[in-house]
Amino acid sequence: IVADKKRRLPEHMARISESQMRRMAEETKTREANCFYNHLKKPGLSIIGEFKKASPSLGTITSKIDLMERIAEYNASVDAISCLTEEDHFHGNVEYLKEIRAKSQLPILRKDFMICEYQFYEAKVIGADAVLLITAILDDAQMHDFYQLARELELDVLVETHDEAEVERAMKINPRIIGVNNRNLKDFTISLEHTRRLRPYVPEDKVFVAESGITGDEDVRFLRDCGVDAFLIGRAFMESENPKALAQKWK
Ligand code: IGP
Repeated sequence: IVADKKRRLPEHMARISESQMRRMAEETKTREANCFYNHLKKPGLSIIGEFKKASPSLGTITSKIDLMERIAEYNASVDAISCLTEEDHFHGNVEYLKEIRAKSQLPILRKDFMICEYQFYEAKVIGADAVLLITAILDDAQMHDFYQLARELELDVLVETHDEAEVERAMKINPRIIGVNNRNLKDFTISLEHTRRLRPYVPEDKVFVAESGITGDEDVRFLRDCGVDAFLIGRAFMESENPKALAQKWK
């Protein structure tokens, strides 16, 4: 294309288009290097720190959270940030995600129940780098279509599972990031055993994420031994006076 344009365009324009293209290629490379997947895939354990004020299972977590402080602490200690934007059940807000985007270079996961196309475009516009697909609430066709849409928008996708059947369904869309939610969404019980049991079903080239219920040193040790690539931690960080120290200890 460059060669062809050069022939037809005046010389100064051909130069511009060539340098523009080089810049675009550079930008694409940088974007890919900074994407959610690459931030989690590096050697060693990666941590996703969540910003969540409340949830149906936990109720209000804490009312006196300073978002700016949290962002600064996460910037200094975790590999990616997860943000709830749903207002009714999680007391989230799209403004929180925008604020995080403005103050952080880290990739951001919009951690909401994605159920319609609009949410994907909105996620992109407010500055998210990744979205969540929950296998339990989507059928195979939705999983496929939403995954394609997300990738077209250059959004990464964390595909959440909870049992063997869901991992099998999730694998049909061949996602590069798979998570196991240790919390049962029907009765809210938590067991890290889900991560241990499902680990062998997820190929090594995927990023394997343990989600929910991680609160202490013993949990982290257990999951490390299971061979996870990353943890997603919400409550323990939100309730902590010093999430940065916790994250640094658990890496
Ligand atoms: C974080 P916890 O137990 O550390 O606060 O969990 C995260 O895994 C949890 O918020 C979550 C979630 C979800 C929230 C997991 N899957 C789906 C909303 C939607």
